[in-house]
Amino acid sequence: MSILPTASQLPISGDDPFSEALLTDPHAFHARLRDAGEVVLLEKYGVYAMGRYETVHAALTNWQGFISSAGVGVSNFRREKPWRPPSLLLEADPPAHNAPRTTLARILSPRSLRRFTTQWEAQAEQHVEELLSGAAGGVLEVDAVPAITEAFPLRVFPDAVGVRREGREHLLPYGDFVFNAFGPPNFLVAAGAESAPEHAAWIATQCERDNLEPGSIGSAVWGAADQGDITQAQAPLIIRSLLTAGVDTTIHALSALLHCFANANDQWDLLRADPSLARRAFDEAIRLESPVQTFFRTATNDIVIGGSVIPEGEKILMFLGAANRDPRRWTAPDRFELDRDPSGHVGFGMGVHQCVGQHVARLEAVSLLKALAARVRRIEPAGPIERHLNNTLRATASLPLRLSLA
Ligand code: QZP
Repeated sequence: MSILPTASQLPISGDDPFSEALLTDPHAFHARLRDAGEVVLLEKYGVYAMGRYETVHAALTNWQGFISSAGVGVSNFRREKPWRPPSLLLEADPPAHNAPRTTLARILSPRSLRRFTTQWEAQAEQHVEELLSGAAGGVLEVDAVPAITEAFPLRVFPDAVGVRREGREHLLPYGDFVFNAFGPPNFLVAAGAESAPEHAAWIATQCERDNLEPGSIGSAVWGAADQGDITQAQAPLIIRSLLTAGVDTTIHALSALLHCFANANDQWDLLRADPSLARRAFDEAIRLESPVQTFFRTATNDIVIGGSVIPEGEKILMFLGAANRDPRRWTAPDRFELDRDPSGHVGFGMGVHQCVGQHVARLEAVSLLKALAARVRRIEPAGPIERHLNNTLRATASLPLRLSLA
């Protein structure tokens, strides 16, 4: 009798998580995945999927066993050429990962970001005031995506990075393509492929030293190169990471946040009574909606999980969105609740790669939420939310809201 688990014990799924149907509504699939076992083979792609909180958490924190340098998409960089030069942060392992990570963590630390607090709060208040000046009879109906969740971050974040105004329309489509490209080469990748090079070229130009505003976050990265913390060749790629990972993610997180509140008026009342709940609200929305739904790692050796073997060199696929709603970890996982502690969610990942920009996103969200809570008595849906399909992101195309003024 063999005591070693065999691959035949591995649950197998024929589902395609990157199909139009499952990207549109992933939750029933997530439940099937969690219930099938700790690890499930996705037949269509030959990857090993995980949806339970404990398993995803363990995989995220095992950077020795599950590496990032072979790519965090379905493509294995050991076998296929990456479509763009790999990220020094995302697609790297220690020790190569250490200097870029430490440098950017310092530049984006809560302490370093304090200088933006007053400014972003004032800009959020001004943005909300201008928006609400369009209200009639104390009510404003608006698509929150263009009017709020895109407009505000697209203003403050590129300003903070130090990017010039002209050409910023490249930012969102560039991010959209990058996040699609982590998935398989499906209809979404095909639709974006033609225009990707021009977006990528604009992004690369903005990362050059002379194109970044003095005193900005981008110019601080070049300053770190001058100090010898990182090399001159690394600086532009680290700035590229800011412009890749910091735009679409935050925008879709803000849409998720407003969507959560529009469907939970009692929670909006709680926030208005205690605006210090804004921070927790942001993390609870990240837990519930998981704007980043998935990414991959690659096994460095045969790894046994729950009686199944993940063979060396194979890709694993971690479903952050499934882990963040795992009833084994969360009570009433599908509810948006400000009286729970959402910390420990894996919406920003976990371990050595945990989102280095999360303090930036949180500051944007808290500034905006506080400005809205001060002026808006009630948020309700004014029509159905429309999803924007992306292979990695749970994204929003349209979020019609009815805002009643306080
Ligand atoms: C994307 C980069 C969830 C991650 C895949 C988000 C992300 C992080 C970093 C980069 C891109 O460094 O380009």
